[in-house]
Amino acid sequence: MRWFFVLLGLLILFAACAKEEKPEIEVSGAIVAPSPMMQNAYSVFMIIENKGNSDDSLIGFYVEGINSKNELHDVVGGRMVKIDKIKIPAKGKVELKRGSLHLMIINPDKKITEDIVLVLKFEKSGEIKVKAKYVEQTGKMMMQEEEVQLGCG
Ligand SMILES: [Cu+2]
Repeated sequence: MRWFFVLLGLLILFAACAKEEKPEIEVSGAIVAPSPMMQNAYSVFMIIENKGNSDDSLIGFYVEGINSKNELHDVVGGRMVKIDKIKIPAKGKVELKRGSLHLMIINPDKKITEDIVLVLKFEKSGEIKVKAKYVEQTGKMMMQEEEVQLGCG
């Protein structure tokens, strides 16, 4: 009988572990480029994937070795708006791109002319370090000129 309870206990423990829900964030294709619309500002684009079974949100970020004002932006009606978080749904993928969601580095204490290291802050996953490749211009690489909405990024 004792073994039965030991076994039962193990089963319950196992079930509890298996049910644990957590996000699993993966970032790819991060780039940083001078903003065509804002003086002394840079836009950051990337793809954030959540392979886990729980939602997570990007709530902030900073750049290693650089002091700047850092904001999360969306584009609404062709204008950039500051937002508090970017939700990354479970088993989902969010693309930060020109004319849409992006990160904004404003008034950095030094000019960005090469690759940078970003520390992204997620609600549940905590801090994740990502290297962003510096590019002069993203317009011609990412989409055709007429699709680029002015006033964004
Ligand atoms: Cu912006």
